[in-house]
Amino acid sequence: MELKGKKVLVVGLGKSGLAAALFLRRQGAVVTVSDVRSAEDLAKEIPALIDEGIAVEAGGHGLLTFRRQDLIVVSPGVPLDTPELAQVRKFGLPVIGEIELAARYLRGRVLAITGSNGKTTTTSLCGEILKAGKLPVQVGGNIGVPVIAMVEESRDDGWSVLEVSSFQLETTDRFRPQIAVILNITPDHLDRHGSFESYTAAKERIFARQTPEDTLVLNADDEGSKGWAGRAQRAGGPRVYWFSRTKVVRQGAFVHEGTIMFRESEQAKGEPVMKVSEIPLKGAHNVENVLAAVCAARLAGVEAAAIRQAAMDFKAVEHRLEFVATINGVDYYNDSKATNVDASMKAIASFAGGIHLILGGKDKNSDYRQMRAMLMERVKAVYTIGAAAEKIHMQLEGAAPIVSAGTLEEAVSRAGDAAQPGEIVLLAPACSSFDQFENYEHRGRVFKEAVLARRNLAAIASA
Ligand code: UMA
Repeated sequence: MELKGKKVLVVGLGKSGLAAALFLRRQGAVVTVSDVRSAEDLAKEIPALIDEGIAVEAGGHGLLTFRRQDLIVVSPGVPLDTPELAQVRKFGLPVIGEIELAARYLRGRVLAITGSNGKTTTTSLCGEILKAGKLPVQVGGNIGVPVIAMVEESRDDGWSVLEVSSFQLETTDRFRPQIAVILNITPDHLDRHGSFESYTAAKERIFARQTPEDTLVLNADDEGSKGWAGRAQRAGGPRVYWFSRTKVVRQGAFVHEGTIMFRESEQAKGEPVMKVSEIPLKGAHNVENVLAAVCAARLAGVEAAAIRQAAMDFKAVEHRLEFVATINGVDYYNDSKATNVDASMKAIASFAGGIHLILGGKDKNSDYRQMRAMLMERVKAVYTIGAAAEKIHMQLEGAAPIVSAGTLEEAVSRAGDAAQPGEIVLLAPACSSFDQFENYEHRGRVFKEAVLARRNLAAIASA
């Protein structure tokens, strides 16, 4: 794509927008960025952009600014039905996402991972495994590094391991990973996508451009994933591999008598990779993540021994069922990344019972009633925080005692006071964080700080 002299507008000045604007400028484009945040809020970013000759529109999006462009590059967090975007799309102005822009310049091969839950863990694990297999690898995407910032370091013989979200996939066109993984699909981001169908359609774009030279890895245990195999195996689509925790699959990764096996094809013999008991992460969902990574890594050509070693050495990703501390016999876990109902349920399922659960944040049009049976079985009390508190209260009343804590600090304090030795305080909020925090990482850090402050107090009290 020739960018020299082209007028390009970047919408949204977060991590992706900033990296995209600088990249476009280096390619010789005439770049403007537009953000709804005020110039004051953007005081850190604006001078660097102006220095590079990039124009900035702050405090809102102007339709005229949008109409004057040859191309619009949109950040993942900006919905496509933003009025100015919807207008210019009607006029036929090309609107692409940051990932699509990057895909047109990225060298080497791409292993892309999507799904409702498990993306970050599986992406990090795949990165570690490919490194252990001595392949040149970069890791990025929704995990926190914009793909456009990876372009310049990419090499023809290397791999880019990318976590991709539905927001990012929605605006792809030619994006074509050599290996695509869809871990699972359950309702999420319905506030943005409008319906489960359009959320699913966005995810499906991960294999829309794949050819028979490429592979698609799907979860045989996930109801929602089954329809995809048929759609992928259209004429000219990718080869489909499977992973399963519960059954032997035709080709892919599965568990047989406690051992993770990989089989290249229906005719091939299964090859043992590692024991399930060697996985250092908690929870059945993490067995699925490891199976997906095993399958993808074998397809990328990594030997079983390197996969086993990297998986055994793998540490839980921060904010993903991360153990924080034990205080007076109570274990505290940070699963701030559980930003939807399904992820929260997976976290709860990782413990036998005695859970004091912190729930709440910004609602995503979610149905919390799905959690009722699990709460009755394993959760001693729920502590609500944030904007979704009232809805959660209404939908979960009677399934467990509910305490309105309001803030995360208060929730840690109330939960910690109530929990008995041997019990668990778990932050798995089932909501996004944007009502009270910058992002889920910020929420996770605030949780950990509150827990560690509590630990210090407990230490002083017992001294
Ligand atoms: N903005 C506008 N107009 C709008 C909406 C937003 O100008 O209508 C502006 C905001 O004021 C802000 C900027 O856009 O300045 C934010 O852009 P962004 O939300 O795309 O944020 P980035 O910093 O670019 O981060 C994005 C991803 N964020 C989202 O998808 C919401 C990050 O994923 C990702 O790590 C990063 O790109 C690099 O790829 C975060 C996330 O929450 C972790 N992802 C969701 C999730 O995992 O559930 C999908």
